Amino acid sequence: AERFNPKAADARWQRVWAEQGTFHARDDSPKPKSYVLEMFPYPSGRIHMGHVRNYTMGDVLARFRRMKGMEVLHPMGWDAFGMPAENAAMEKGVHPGTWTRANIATMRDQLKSLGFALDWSRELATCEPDYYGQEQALFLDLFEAGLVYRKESAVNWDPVDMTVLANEQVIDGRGWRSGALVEKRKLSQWFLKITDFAEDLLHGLDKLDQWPEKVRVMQENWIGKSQGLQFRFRLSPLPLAGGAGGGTEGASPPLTPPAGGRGIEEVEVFTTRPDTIFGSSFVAVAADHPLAAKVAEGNPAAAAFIDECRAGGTTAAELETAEKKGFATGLTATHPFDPDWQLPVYIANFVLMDYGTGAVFGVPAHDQRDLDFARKYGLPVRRVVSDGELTDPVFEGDEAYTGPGKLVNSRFLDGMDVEEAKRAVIGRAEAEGWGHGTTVWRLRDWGVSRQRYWGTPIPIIHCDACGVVPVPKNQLPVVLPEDVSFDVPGNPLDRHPTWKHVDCPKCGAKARRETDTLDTFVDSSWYFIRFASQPSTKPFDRAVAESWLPVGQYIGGVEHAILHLLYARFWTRALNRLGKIDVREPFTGLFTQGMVTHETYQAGDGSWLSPDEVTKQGDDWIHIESGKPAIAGRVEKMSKSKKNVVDPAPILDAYGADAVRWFMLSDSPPERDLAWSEAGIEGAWRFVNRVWRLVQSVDVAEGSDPALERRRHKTIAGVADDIEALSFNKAVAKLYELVGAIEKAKPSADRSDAIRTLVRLVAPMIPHLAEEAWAGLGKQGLVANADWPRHDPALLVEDEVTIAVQVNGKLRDTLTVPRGESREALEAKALEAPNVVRILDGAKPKKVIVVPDRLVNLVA
Ligand code: ANZ
Ligand code: ZN
Repeated sequence: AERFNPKAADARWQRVWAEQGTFHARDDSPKPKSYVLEMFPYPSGRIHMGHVRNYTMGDVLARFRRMKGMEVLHPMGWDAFGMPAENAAMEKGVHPGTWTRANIATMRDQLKSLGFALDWSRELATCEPDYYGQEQALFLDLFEAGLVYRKESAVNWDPVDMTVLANEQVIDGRGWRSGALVEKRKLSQWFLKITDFAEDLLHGLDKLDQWPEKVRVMQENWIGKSQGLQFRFRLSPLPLAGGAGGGTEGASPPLTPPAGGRGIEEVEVFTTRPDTIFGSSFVAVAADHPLAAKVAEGNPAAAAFIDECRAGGTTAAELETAEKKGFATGLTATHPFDPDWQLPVYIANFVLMDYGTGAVFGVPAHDQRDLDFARKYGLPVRRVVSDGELTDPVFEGDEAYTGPGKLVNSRFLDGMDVEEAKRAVIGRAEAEGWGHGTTVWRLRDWGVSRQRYWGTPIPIIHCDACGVVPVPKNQLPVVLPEDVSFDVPGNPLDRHPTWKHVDCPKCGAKARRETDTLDTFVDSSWYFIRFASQPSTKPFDRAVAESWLPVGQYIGGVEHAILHLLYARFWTRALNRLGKIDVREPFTGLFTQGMVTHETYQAGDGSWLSPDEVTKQGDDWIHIESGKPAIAGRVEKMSKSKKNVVDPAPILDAYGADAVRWFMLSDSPPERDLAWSEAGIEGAWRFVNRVWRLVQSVDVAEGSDPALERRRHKTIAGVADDIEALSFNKAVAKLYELVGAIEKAKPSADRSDAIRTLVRLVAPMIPHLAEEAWAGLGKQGLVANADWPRHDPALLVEDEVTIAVQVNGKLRDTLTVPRGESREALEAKALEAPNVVRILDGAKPKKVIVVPDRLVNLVA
């Protein structure tokens, strides 16, 4: 039989699908609806292997559900705003729009050549006014509802490039491009009130039982609900009398009262562990805390320490890993339960200003950061929670005890468990009026202002007389001006000669447009709604959107597990609150797929070599060009920097879409990493051809093959279950088995039937071959429109059982036998089992116990 010709088949069927509108999702379909969505790509230039894997998975599910009789919405679009387009503009002098649209054109062709079952009629790009104009309308709705506000907020300012940098553009405190030390600047910025929804976003996670547990935990931590006690310490500007708390090492100078000591009377702290109050040995405030600023007045050492803290990273993660450092202010804080107990007050680099109250009390025995700090500055470390073994107040070692236990060395709390003691302390604080129980959230309002050109213009006008004025909706979209230049740093919208000068919509006076654009995460927070319904006159039609939403299965990278998903959940809730849509949770099913990885190699000097620059000689790797030895590194995520990227395009050219798709689904479970290999794609190509040869071998032979027929039914059911569970590799394994079984079977009517079924079973995975085969078998219509084959549940019952073979009650061997095998046959087979033969060594068993379908026990 001739070989499968993917070049011809791919093009033929892609054209047919497009002409027939096979994958157009019909809003008015009477069928049950299913919304399958993969995270839409950023148009960076070309499709990479990660895209291919992601979209292949979604495609298999979408095609399968269509065959199961559902109306499937499987759309595609472009997350088209963002920094790389501006970088390209600066580097290559090409307009961000030109660059982006060219990339979209390339990537659209590439996706089409993979044969994805996408409804291209719903394609959208977030950089086009018909999308972002509707986003502006939604922004104004949120604005009117009080969910948008403006506030002063710090940004990373690059003083050389004169531009605001995103956090990820600040590397070791310096601008990624200029290398200049980054400054913090205050700018008036726009915020969305996501914190209004904190409780709801948290509780909603409980119901997302089709989300990976790890993603729910990440969201939960990000939202970060903490319950505890907030209370005030009284401060005294008295120097400590040597000894306890005499932190004179490191950054701390000798303790002296701060010059500006007056006016500092109290400091408020937040704790989740009020139970540990008798274990506290210091109080610490953030470098940006007003108390620190007071201390620094007239104290150059303190001021220097504060500067030093600011220069270091300020994210929670950076603070977590940085060395703990403190500056003893010379102030002391009075213990709330003991007027004679004074705690030294520090400025410390591990305290964040924008969490809780920006100040803490430290309990070294029961908090690791506090312990590191206390050991460094020689502060007391008192045990107050005991696991039952150790009760000594002197806490040894460098590992804090954070587990459960009973309170010790804690006066009126002694003997209580942790939760009881927390309640007791909060109760006393509230009764005595120096503190109160409170809830603190890690979640912050979402700052959406970006001082960039290539984003959605914020539809606001600033008027000296009227203040902030929303652009009237009938003047939307506020379109980005095309004539901009990137030859000077900064935001081109700011220096555009005309764009920002407008008349105030309210009073008609000369006014200015907002020149900030929206964070691109806003664009991706509602695109799935616009896919479901995209009228030209409003963001979406409510009834149509509701008929598709929520997205039943969302598939994407775990890198979006926190922000994107949280923002989309928030945005959907916000629209729900405004009465615009009867959906609150946008994605009921979520799957995060693994990465595509590849081997890495390095030259002797540490520079990376691509896998085709090296060759193996004996046990050693050699750099082909230089002949010098090379080092084989780990298998890692494909990345340009490690030179281990494999471009899908030439592979697609050489093997066709089906082999590439098949490879993406085989080998690894979809949630795990998939190692790209030449052998793997060749294996996939061989499989495609095995299926093809089988199809050519369908004949008119008669007669039955019950075993094959049984397998056919089992495979129909098993593959369906596996695809629904997104266990594509398992489905693939079952199809391999079926193909193997058909190859071994003698000609029969059942054999030909099995091949016809096979064509439908592989159709979601290798659709071009399946269409070609379907047509070749003389079937009407497209296999894409065919029904998923039916199976007979009666034929799924296991026809074989595994029997335990014991000698003197010990498991020695197993037998696989037909179900219902007779006692005599079982005994005979057991006596022939290799391990039994060896152990009995010629002896005859005294007794044989047979439990049919279960076990044979030989008593020697
Ligand atoms: C005393 C204490 C004793 C604490 C103990 C912990 C363990 P989460 O769970 O994240 O809410 N903390 C409070 N505000 C802080 C800030 N702005 N910067 C850095 N740390 C801060 O953590 C709450 C705990 O983190 C609080 O409880 C406080 O330390 C610290 F055995 O207070 B704890
Ligand atoms: Zn005005």
